[in-house]
Amino acid sequence: MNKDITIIGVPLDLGAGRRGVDMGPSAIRYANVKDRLEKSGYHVLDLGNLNVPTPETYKIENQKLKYLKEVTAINKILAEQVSKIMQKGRFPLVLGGDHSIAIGTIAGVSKHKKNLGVIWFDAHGDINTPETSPSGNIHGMPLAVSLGEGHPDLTQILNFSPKIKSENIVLIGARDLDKGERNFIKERGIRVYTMHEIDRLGMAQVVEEAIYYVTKNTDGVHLSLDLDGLDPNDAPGVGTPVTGGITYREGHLAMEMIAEANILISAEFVEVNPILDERNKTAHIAVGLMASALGEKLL
Ligand code: B3U
Ligand code: MN
Ligand code: MN
Repeated sequence: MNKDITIIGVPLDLGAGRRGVDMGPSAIRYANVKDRLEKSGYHVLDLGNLNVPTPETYKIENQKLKYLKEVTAINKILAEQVSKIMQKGRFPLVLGGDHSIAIGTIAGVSKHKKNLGVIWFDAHGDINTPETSPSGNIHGMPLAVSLGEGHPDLTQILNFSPKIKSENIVLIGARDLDKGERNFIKERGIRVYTMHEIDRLGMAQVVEEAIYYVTKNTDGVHLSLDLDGLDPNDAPGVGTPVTGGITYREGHLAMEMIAEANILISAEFVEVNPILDERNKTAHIAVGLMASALGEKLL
């Protein structure tokens, strides 16, 4: 495992429907992310936050792609930064921010990988296009964009598309999929473990299968973890909570199995919303999950 981590915060909420996740990176730092990872033997360099515009100072121009210009600009910068981190042989750890930042993270990582695998934990599919999105919020679109579908300003970040292939990605924890997303998933044959499969098979089997699947034809795996994949009882401080999610225990088991498999080359943790949180609980959970995913030992 790469022992050199570079943290980058993206306090963006323009891709989401409400304020709050812009404070995610601060909350996660307040939960001692750097110390926690250093205890596991990592060298951690924190580059701070990208400079992100405030929604109140901008107008929504297109209801189907809210804040397209601003979200594109920030993801371009993020993609370049992540690419530089990869070039230096370090492990990029991106702190969100809303999930639209996966567009930039995945662009930056996949520039260095022919066949990037992605494990995507989320209550949602995040695989809408402007045509299928019920909200026009870009945080519901990053997987589609990374697969080459959506507005060209977004798909063409770093001047190549698609960033990833349908057969190299797996979604875990889905329980709120829009109709257009279900069609997209079926048409492309994308591997999804909904809460049904997690209940039925158990998290251990789901993650075992998922790891096998995303490592079959890939040259590295990116972990994109939306805290709303977890149950709101455990992680209440998220942008859009959905009941019936992954428990704290299941989440840690999944992360520990991913660490054991030693497959990650990059990760992002997104949608922490301190406004809706209880005493920074969700940011603490995010940091715990990061530590587990990066191999923190219980014994
Ligand atoms: N699928 C809905 C809701 C949603 C997606 N991602 C989040 N919420 N966090 C949409 O707006 O695309
Ligand atoms: Mn998401
Ligand atoms: Mn989500």
